[in-house]
Amino acid sequence: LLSQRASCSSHGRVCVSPAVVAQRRNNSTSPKIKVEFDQSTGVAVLRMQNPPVNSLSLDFLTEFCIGVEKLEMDKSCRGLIITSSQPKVFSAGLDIMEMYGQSPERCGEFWRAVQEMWLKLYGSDMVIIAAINGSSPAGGCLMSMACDYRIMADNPRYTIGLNETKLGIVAPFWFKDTMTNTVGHRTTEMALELGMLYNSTEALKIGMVDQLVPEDQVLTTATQTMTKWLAIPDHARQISKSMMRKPTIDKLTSNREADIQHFVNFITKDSIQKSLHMYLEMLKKRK
Ligand code: CO8
Repeated sequence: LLSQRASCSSHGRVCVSPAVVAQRRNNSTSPKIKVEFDQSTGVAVLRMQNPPVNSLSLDFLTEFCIGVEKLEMDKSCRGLIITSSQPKVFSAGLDIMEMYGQSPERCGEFWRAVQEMWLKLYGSDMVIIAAINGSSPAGGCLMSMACDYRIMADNPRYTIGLNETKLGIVAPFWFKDTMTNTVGHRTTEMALELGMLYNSTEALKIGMVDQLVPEDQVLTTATQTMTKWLAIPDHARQISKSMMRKPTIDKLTSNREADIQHFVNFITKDSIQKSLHMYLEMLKKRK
């Protein structure tokens, strides 16, 4: 993909076939994601629309991965902005119901889809910008950190972070690696142990997000920022990205099955199921 894309586009210019030019906009809608691809800019906007909180269920992840893969394969698509259609929430992270009371087989299938989502984003040749227009705990935070740049709505009520320990579960090594690569070792160590959720100002301070803007400017700022990133020759940017991320990606790809087995063994333990039950009860009681 890297070489295909590099041979097609360089110095910020994209080769677009006449047939594609004729059809300037190519929109597709599926129940859980909405993708708008503007052929004239080479930038797609993917809106997550899985009410109420964009939790990452197996169905959602399957659609999401197919959507990203389609864009990745389309050489005229150079940039992707990911945002949420839901008010106040970017993504609530993994769907807890996928981890609670499920069979080991189903848990394994689910975890493979979570891995796939991360691999697709973290290893993408496209420039991916997270337009974080709401809270983004746990898996939502992972999704954001797998992007190249993060713009968050400046709202003290919105939080982001890897809060897994608060649920009595543990962020896997590749969640940890992604956070370490983003904010550094010490901050990650403390954040993981405490299950910290940062408000937008704190997230900017530790470098978990790159920019805060008023909520109604998140998407326009993402679009402007994308122009800057796309001005860099694709092949040079892609090789630089791969140089930084490949060792982290290889760690998972060479251990995928073992990681799935580890997840299934862990999540189906009685004690862990009990912790998830208590967390679900707490979520209900908060209302
Ligand atoms: N999964 C499933 N359902 C959820 C989730 C979720 N992650 N989050 C919220 N919901 C449900 C709520 O229970 C509620 O359901 P109902 O209406 O039936 O009572 C509904 O969605 C709406 O939720 P809220 O009323 O809480 O919505 P708010 O807008 O007030 O708040 C928040 C939105 C901030 C996102 C809030 O819902 C929240 O904090 N949710 C929990 C987020 C969370 O802790 N996610 C962690 C998931 S675990 C993960 O992603 C990584 C796991 C790695 C596993 C490793 C194991 C080895």
